[in-house]
Amino acid sequence: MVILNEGSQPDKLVSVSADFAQVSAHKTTVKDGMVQMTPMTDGVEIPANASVSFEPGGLHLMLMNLSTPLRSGEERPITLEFEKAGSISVNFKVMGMGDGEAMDHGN
Ligand SMILES: [Cu+2]
Repeated sequence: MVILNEGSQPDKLVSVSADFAQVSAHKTTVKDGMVQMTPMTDGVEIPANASVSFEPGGLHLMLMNLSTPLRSGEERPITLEFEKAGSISVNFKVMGMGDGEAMDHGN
């Protein structure tokens, strides 16, 4: 997912939510050869006229405590809340991820 800010003012992704799971924005970092995920508790800055990419190995949205299992190919809505742009609902397509083994979040 790529968040594009076409405005001349910077914006900030302040929260993410879904009705079927707990969602949070994380950033993957490698420190001393250890992969760590840091929750973006202060939000994610989206600079003016720029885009921020969410992708595996970088910024990503993490779903936890799913109320119903996700099936590959289906679409689920997630609400992104921005400081200036307000809330925007986005449909995410579920893609298969290997055997779906949970990752250790250290939190
Ligand atoms: Cu994560």
